[in-house]
Amino acid sequence: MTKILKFIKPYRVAAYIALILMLIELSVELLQPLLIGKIIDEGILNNDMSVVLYWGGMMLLLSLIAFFSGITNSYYAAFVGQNLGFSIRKKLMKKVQSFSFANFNTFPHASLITRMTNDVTQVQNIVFMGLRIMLRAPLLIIGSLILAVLVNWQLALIFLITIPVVVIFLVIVMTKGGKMFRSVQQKLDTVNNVMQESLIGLRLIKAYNRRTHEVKKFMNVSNNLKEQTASALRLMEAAMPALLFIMNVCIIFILWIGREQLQATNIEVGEVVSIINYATRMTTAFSMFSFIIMAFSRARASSERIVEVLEAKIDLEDEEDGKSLEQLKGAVTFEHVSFRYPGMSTYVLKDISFHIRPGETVAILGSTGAGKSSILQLIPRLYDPTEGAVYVDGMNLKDVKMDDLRKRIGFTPQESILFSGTVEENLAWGKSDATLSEMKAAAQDAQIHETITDLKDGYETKLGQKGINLSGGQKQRLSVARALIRKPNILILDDSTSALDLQTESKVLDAIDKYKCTLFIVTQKLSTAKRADKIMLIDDGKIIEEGTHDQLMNTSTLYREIAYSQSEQGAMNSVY
Ligand code: DCP
Ligand code: MG
Repeated sequence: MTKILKFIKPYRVAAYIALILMLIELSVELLQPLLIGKIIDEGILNNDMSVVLYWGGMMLLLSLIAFFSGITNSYYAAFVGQNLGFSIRKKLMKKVQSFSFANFNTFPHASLITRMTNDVTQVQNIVFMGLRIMLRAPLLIIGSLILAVLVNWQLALIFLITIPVVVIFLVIVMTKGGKMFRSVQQKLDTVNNVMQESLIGLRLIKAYNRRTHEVKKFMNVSNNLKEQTASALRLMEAAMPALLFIMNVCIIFILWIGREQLQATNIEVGEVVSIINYATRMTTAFSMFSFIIMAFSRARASSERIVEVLEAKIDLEDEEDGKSLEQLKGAVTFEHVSFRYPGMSTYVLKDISFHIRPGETVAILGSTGAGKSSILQLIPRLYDPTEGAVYVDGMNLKDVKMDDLRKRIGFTPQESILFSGTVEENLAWGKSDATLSEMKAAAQDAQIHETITDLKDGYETKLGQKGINLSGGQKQRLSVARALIRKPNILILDDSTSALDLQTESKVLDAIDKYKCTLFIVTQKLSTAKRADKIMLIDDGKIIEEGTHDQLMNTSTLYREIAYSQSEQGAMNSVY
């Protein structure tokens, strides 16, 4: 919690103003029972109307001051709370952007979303409440106690017994509540997760008729959330009557002892009334407490979750003295690279070594799960190899600035990922200052220009979330265009032409030839592999064969088999 509170620093002036206003409001509240006592003892009991009017007027004036302090306090408290939330979110977003994939294993997306929204809101609320009422409650209790002692210490003794009892009780409730609310936030994570998955898989769910199953799953987790929240709230609600009971017993004692003392006439009626007034104010303060504790327990759980993200260790960071890459020729070397995904025990790449000269085209073939995508992800350093090293132009990737490296690489992941926004905006992802003509050139090379101009608003057409209104092949070509637009020195196409027909694909590849970049292309098609300077056959994380098409046709039975099966298919296709 303290770590989160340091985010208040820039807004501390507003926070102090809010606190001062709160203190003014509080003082008025504390003075009022004194004034009531005065009115009774000096005014009513003495039958002196002018005293009643004078002190009555004073009370009215003080109440007005308190009222306006309260309103202004709310304004400043809200200002600090909202700004704090904003700064925390900004910091979280920055941190998450720098996360490596290993970090995402620890923090699933849904959990990050809950942390950035709901958890921040909880903290925001507690800061608002803190400046508005949180301090007021304990101060009101302490102040009431002191003033009560001043008014009549014998009667005030009763408080000295009750208050510790209440405080111990509250501490117990608070510890328990904290645990319960932490679990509420976790349940909320799960609900978000299920919701997110079922929205992403909407089409699949419909196609497989899994609707009832998904709804049931959702009901299940939201029911858990409901029950966890309910039991946490029940605890808090139960605290309230218990508090009221203790405080009411306390008031009964004051009345009882007060009556005895009144009969012995060593006390005035006004004093008893003031003390009772302080007792009721304390009761309100205590019941405010149970509310505050609830919010505080929640906020504490939330702030821990936020700090977890902010303090997560990022395992893939630039070395301090990373070399900047002014230019890249495009040579890529793997030296005895073995790799396993973070947190996994099995190696998916085993002792891979190869050297690719600038401008060469490499085709990577292999069955599914062989490790093709895993090899490619190491080149823009999305992961570090577990053993061995990857070099570009003879420099170890670990020694070059990550941003510089990635700027020179065009990467199209296996699954084309587009963002909601216009076609233009999506292309500009590759190069933020791209001109329209640059975009058009890249789109033409990726054979998508005509499709785009046929769209309703051409390059300004809005794509739905994840490019939902495009076909698979269109998405692929758009992501290829996005990679081409930065005129990369190394281009990586991870099966990014799989949905294209042979003719279109060969046009795309012809266009890419002009870019004179080193090209890594994962493909299943021999027609594509044929064009490559080097073909690598991957199986089970190892390179099992490499060479040109002609060499492999001579030396590799496996390659010949693939060639044979594809020519058979070709023959079949030409029949139909
Ligand atoms: N793997 C993993 N964690 C990931 C991605 C993959 O554990 N985040 C595993 C699954 C496979 C192995 O790594 O057993 C190799 O996966 P690749 O994605 O590299 O396999 P391919 O790209 O060759 O397969 P495909 O042709 O299906 O794309
Ligand atoms: Mg793959």
